[in-house]
Amino acid sequence: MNFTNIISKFCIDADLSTIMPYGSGHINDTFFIQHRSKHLPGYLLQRVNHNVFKDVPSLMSNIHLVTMHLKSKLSEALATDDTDVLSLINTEDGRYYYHDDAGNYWRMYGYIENTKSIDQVESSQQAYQGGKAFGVFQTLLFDMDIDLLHYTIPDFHHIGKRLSQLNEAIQTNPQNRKKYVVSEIEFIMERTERMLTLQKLAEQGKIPLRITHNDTKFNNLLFNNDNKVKCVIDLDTVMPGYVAFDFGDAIRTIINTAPEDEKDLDQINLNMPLFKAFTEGYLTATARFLTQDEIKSLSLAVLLFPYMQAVRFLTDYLNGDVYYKVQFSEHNLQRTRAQLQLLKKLEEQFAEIEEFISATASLALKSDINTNSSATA
Ligand code: ADP
Ligand code: GN1
Ligand code: MG
Repeated sequence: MNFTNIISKFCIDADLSTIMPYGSGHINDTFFIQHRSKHLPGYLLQRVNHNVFKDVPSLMSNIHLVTMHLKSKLSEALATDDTDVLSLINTEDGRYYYHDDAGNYWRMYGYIENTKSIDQVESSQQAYQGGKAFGVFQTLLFDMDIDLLHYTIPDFHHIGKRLSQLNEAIQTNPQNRKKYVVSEIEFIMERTERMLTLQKLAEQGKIPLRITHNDTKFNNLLFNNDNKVKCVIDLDTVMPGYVAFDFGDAIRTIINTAPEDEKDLDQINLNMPLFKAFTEGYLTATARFLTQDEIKSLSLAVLLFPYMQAVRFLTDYLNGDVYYKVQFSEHNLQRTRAQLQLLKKLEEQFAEIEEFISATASLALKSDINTNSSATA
């Protein structure tokens, strides 16, 4: 890879020193570029995965519009001084990406200093702040014109379509791996009816389409050293969606006591305090605009997201690991099993989860009404 040539296409101070692979994302290739004078800001260079994102120019247009909207809102009352927004660096021909001769798409962001992304949540404070950050993110995008945004991956969280893709992989069985996953397929198929509930609410028009992040894995937040969220990152999938998508996918990564790809299934348990803290943070930011049906949809998503993630990992396993980056040949299978185990645990405690979401939403709404009425009194 000729990094010097790629970097030269962007409008930046070119006196850069090291460039190194960065982060633990499953989709794009990320590199950190350090400035020769270490006190000057560095950059984050990414090769956007164009097998996953078929229309990168449209995706980059989404990111540009969304970051512009977020920046304009930051000057308003909702934002805090701690918050930052990703800054795209433009290229010399005035775009936000560089399309190289080999067909790759490159983009660059300003590197946000003194931050970390967290794969495994460590404290209730982090979980609360994470919930609030994703909630504020949805709130800030509430008044953006939804029609400006492209669907960067059509039907990304459409469980019906995801199940069709799995069924196709089972039928074609291109790697002859089906024989290893008979019990996993059975577990998934037993639950299809229940898992379609959220999609049906959407199809019946009971929950509104809003602008959502759609990839709210906890490591898509950058924290500063005070355990506050500095920035919501990984904006490739920001597009029209349902608020429950963001809530469910975040809870999937927070509530699990083990990593997403844990091999030892006995390590997978529920961390209820982290779930509760995230939910409180999220609802503090969003309760004022969520409808009753949206609040109900949140608990459905807590079950749906590990399920959908298992369906996606299993599909990729059967197809021969063509979508997610894998570190070894059974990686997608191990991920599938871990997500199904998490789902089992969530099903056991579902009543408590549902009750907590509903009670917290009522409390958050009441305290919001009190705050507003005392502010206007
Ligand atoms: P992927 O789609 O592959 O997950 P991300 O956009 O999430 O890629 O970036 C991968 C990692 O790079 C993140 O988890 C985070 O640690 C880091 N990162 C991304 N953007 C920035 C930034 N602007 N400043 C600092 N670190 C960043
Ligand atoms: C991918 O890009 P990353 O690693 O944040 C995936 C998510 C999955 C996640 C599972 C565009 O997210 O949907 O939930 O892996 N992103 C895309 O770890 O498919
Ligand atoms: Mg990411």
